[in-house]
Amino acid sequence: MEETTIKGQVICASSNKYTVDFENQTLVIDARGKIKYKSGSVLTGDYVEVENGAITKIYPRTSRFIRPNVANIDTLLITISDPPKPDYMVVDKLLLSANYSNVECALVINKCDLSEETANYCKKNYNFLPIFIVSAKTGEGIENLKKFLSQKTVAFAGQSAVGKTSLLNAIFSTDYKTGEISEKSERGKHTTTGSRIIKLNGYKLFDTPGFSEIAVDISPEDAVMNYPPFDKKLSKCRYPDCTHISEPDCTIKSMVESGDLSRDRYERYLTIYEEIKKDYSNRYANKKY
Ligand SMILES: Nc1nc2c(ncn2[C@@H]2O[C@H](COP(=O)(O)OP(=O)(O)O)[C@@H](O)[C@H]2O)c(=O)[nH]1
Ligand SMILES: [Mg+2]
Ligand SMILES: [Zn+2]
Repeated sequence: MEETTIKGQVICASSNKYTVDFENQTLVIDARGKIKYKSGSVLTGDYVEVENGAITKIYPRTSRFIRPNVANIDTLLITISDPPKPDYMVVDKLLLSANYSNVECALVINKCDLSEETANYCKKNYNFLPIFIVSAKTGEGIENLKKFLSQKTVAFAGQSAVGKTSLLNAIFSTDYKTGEISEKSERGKHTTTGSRIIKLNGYKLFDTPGFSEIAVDISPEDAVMNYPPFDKKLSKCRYPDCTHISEPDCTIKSMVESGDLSRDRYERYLTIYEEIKKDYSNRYANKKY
């Protein structure tokens, strides 16, 4: 029998099947029995080898995210709106994870037809990021956002109902169903499953299911080194391993005092740092037996 090995990209990974895109065709692979990888180990965005209808290899990833659960993106579009009330802890955790993975970030504030408050807060507290103030409903700001997305591999990330799918529809003039991407799992439980990639005219965008909470799976030291924009100022603190909590001559603390850095973001940094420290020591303790 003739053996054919082909390399493609997984454009949709769900609990029981993978859709793999090749240059001139798309294959849907049933995961049950045909795959040697555990459920969940093949991600949307993975480059894979397919042999006789089965995924036989996952190529090394340039980036990996847990929430959203995707691989090989270069840009994360952190999307918020009002409603639902923005959860800035989630925003700051996404920024930290992305920076740690060398993934560029931009902030998208959708539903600008409804309120200006969120946009004003973000312009003040996230001035180190590209910010796009848009409305999927009226089309405001969409052209500008489109220009930014061109030639990038981008994933939307954010809470449910902020309008990620609506934005994709506005960008691509498509008609994907808005609301959560969900699918019945084998056990009959309703679970939110895969992300999917939509490709068109040089754009490559990942639509992802929403989430309300995330944990950042990195060490406390890495957290200090990667919380933007504190990471850029770290070298100016007296101690090279300054955690910006109680050390003397800390640039971050003095910039917060003088109003040059956001106090809200500093306070969230402290909370996130503590959370990571706790998670990290729990994980380390569990590994001992
Ligand atoms: N007013 C307003 N509503 C929007 C806008 N974008 C999305 N929505 C609505 O917000 C809800 C959630 O949108 P959806 O795209 O499913 O959000 P997702 O869960 O992030 O993918 C839907 O009812 C949309 O019609 C917008 O720019 N303005
Ligand atoms: Mg959606
Ligand atoms: Zn410091």
